Amino acid sequence: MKDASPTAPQKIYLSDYQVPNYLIDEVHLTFQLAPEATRVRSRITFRPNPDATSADFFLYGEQLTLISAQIDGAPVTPTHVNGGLTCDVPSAPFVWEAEVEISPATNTALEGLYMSNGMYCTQCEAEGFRKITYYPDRPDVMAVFTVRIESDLPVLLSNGNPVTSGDGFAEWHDPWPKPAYLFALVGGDLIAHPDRFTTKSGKDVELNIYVRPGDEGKCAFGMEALKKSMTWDEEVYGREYDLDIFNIVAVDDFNMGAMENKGLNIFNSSCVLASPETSTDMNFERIEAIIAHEYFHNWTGNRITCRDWFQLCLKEGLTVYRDAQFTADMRSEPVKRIEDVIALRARQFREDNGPLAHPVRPDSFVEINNFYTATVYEKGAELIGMLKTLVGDADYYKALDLYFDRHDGDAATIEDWLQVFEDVTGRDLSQFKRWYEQAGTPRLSVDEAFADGTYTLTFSQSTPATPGQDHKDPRVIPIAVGLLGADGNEVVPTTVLEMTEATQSFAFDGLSAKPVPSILRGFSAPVILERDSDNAERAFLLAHDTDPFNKWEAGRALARAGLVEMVLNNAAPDGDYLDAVLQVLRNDDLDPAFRALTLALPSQDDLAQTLVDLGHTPDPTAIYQALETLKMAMATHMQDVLPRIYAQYQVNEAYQPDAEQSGARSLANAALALISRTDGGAAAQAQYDSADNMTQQLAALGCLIMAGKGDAATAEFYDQWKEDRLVIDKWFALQISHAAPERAAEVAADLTQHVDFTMKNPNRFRATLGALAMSPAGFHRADGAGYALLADWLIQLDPLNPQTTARMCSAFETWKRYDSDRQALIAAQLDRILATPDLSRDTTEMVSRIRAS
Ligand code: 0A1
Ligand code: ZN
Repeated sequence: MKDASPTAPQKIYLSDYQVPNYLIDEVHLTFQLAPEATRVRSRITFRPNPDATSADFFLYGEQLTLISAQIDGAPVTPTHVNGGLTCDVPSAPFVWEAEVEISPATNTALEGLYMSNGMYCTQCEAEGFRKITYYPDRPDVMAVFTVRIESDLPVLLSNGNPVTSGDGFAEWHDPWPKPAYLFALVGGDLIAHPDRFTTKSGKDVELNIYVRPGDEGKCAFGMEALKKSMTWDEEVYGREYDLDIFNIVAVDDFNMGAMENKGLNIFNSSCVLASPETSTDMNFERIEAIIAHEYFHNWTGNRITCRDWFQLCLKEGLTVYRDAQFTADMRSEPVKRIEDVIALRARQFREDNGPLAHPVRPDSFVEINNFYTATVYEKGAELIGMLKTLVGDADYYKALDLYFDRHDGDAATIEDWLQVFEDVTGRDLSQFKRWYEQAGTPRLSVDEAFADGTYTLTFSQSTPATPGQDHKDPRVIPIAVGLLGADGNEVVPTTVLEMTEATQSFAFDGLSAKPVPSILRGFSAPVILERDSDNAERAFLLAHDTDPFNKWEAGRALARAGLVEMVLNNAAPDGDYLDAVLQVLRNDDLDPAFRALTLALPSQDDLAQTLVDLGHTPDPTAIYQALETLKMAMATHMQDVLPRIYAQYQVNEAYQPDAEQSGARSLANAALALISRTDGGAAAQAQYDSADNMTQQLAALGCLIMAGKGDAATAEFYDQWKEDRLVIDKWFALQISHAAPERAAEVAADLTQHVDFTMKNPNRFRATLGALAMSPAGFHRADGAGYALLADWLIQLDPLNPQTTARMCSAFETWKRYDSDRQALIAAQLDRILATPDLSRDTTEMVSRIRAS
C-alpha cells in the first residue's frame, strides 16, 4: 500500500520507474571556487528522449541560488518547485545554460561540493550533484563531461583526462559518458605521490595519490594496492583501465569509506593513508580492500552503472564480491572468508532480523542514503557468490564477459544481470531472483538418517516475516556438504546440494558407517543453520574438518553453546571447549591467523541474538560477565602454552603488513590478551614500551586498559600522537570500547568534552559515539545513560550532517530484543529524536522505521 498521508515524507517506488524525458549528450561546467560563493556555470545539450511518455522538463536542484538561466542563448525564467525547477523547453534538441551560486564552506552535510581543511571536494553519490547545479540527477542520464576549474589553489582535479591548465585554472575532459553521481572535483594545496602503470595492452597510465602536506609518507602502501588491483582485474576479469590518469585524493571529512568517481576516487583519509607506526594490520588489510573496491567499480559501477537506485546492489554486491576475491588471492582465502562471515552475521544478519530489514533490491525508499547497507553490500555479494557456486566457475566468467560486452555503457538492472547468466547457462533463474526480492535470513534446519549404507540429509527452509513482507517463498539454496568418517577422514568430498523446495532430502549411498556431516562448507549460503548437534560432534569437526571455514565454525558453535549455558544456567566454563581450543592453539601446523580467529569468542551482540533465537531475553551485563569469565578460564587453562605462543610468534623482521606477519602478530596479541588477565599487565607494558608499530602498540594499550593499568600509557599515547588525527581516532575509540561497561557512557561523555572532539568530523564522531554504540554492555546500561548520551549527540549532529546521524541510528535497531525497561528507555529516546524540530528526512526515516517495529 502506498502511503497516502500528505505529511509523510515522500516514498519512491521501484514500480513507478519511468525513463527520463530528456537525454544529455554533453555537459560543460565552469567552477569559480570561493569558500562561501562558488559560481557554477553549466552548459548542457539536451534532447527529447524518444522513449519518453512525457515532455515535462524538470531539473533537480537543492540549496542553489540561481543567478541566470538561458535556453539556446535566450534568457528564461524557470519555475522553482519543490526540489528543483521546471521550464518550458523546445521540442527539438536545445542548449540549457545556467549559473548558480553555492557555499562549500558552510556545507557540513559533506554532500555536493564542500570544504575539508581548506580543500574543496565533492561527494555526489547518491543525489549530491543536485547541490552543485540544476540537473537531471538520476543514474540513467549519462553524459560526457568537460570541466573547467578556476582557482588559485595549486591542485585542481576533475574526472577523466587533463586537457589544459595554467595560472589559476585547469580543464578536464572525461570521454566516458557517466551519470552525475560519478562527477568529482577537488581543489587544494595537495602533494602527489606519483607512479605509473602499463596496462596489458600497453597503455601508459599516470597514477597519483593526493594528500595534505605531512601525509606524503603514508601513500606508498595504497599505491601498491592500486597497482595490484589493476593487474588483478586484468588477469581475473580481463578488465583494463580506460583513461590516461587515475587519481586518488585523501579527505579528512567524509561520510563513508571512499567513492569511485570516474578517474578521481575520493577517499576518507582513514581508508587510504597508512604507515606501520600509525596503522594496524587490520587497517592495512582494509585499505588494500577499499582501494581495490573503488578501482573495480571502474567496470562494475562506472562503465556499467545502475538504471536507478533500487539497483544499487548491481554495482555494490558485485564489487564487494570482486574485492573479496582479490583479498582472498592476495592473502588467505579461508581467513578472508571467516572474517567476512563474522562481519556478515554481525551487521547483515542483525539488520535482516530487525526493523530495518529490506530486500537486497529494495522496492521503496524515502532517502536512498539510508540504503547503503550491509544488506545491499554484503548480502548482495553473497548472492554473487551463490550464483557462482550454482553455475560453476567457467560459466560464471563467461556470464561476466557477456555482461561486460552486452552492457558496456548502459545503466542496467538486476534483470539484465540475471539474463546474462540465463543466456550463458540456459538455467531459469526466476527462483534465484527471490534472493533479491525477499528480505530476511532463511533458517535451514536439518534431519539426518542412516540405513543400509545410505545417509540421508533432509533440509527444511523458512524465513521469518520482515517489515512489509509476511509471506516468503522457498529459495534456491546451494548447500555445500562433505562427509567425514569416524576416524576423521573425508568419505565424501565437498558436494553442492541444490535445494529448491521448502523441504528436500538428499541421499549419499555406499557408506560403510554413519558419517559426520560438515554442512554449509565455506558458508555456501547466507542462512542460519539450525542443527541439533552435540558438543562431541562440534569438537570432532573442530579437530578434523577438512573445510577450514567449517572447522572454525565448529569451534565457534562450541564456544557459543558453552556461553549460553553460562549465561542462562550459571554454568562453569565448558572444559571440553577449553581442551578443544587448547589443541588448536598448540597445533603449529595450523595458520596462526586461523588460530587467532579460533581463539576469538563470539561477540556480545552475537550472543544476544543467539539468546533471542533460543527464546530468551538477553541480559547485556550477564553476557559480558560470561565472556569475561570464559576468557579468564582460557587464560588459566592455557597458562603453560600462552607464553610459548607469545614468544614464538613475535616477528623479528622489518614490519610488513602482509598476511604472514599480520597472522603471527594476531596470534601473539591474542595470547597477550589472555596473559594480561593473569600477569597484572606486565607483558602488555613491556610490549607497549618496546612497540615500533601501531598493531603492537594499540594491542598492548588495550590489554593495559583491560587490566586496569592503562592510565599512564593512555596519557603517553596521546602525547605521542596528538598531531595525528587518525591515530587519535583510535585513542578515542579504544578508551570507550575497553572501558568497564558501567563506565563506558561516562568515558564517552568525558571524551565529547575533550579539546580534540568535534562532531563535524564523521571519523571522530564515530570513534566516540559509535564506539559506545558498539559496546553492548556499556551502551545498554540499565539506567539508560548510554541511550540518552547517544540520542543527545544524534540530535545535535542531525542539522549539520543528516547522513552520518541517520546511519548511527541503527545502534537502536535491536531494541526489541531487550527487556521492557530497556525498551521503554529506548522508545523514549527514539520519540525524543523524532520530536526534534526540522529533523532531517534521513533521520526521520530511520528512526520511524525502528520505532514502528
Ligand atoms: N559507492 C561508494 C560508497 C559511497 C556511497 C555513498 C556515499 O555518499 C552517500 C559515499 C560513498 C562505495 O561503494 O565505495
Ligand atoms: Zn562500492
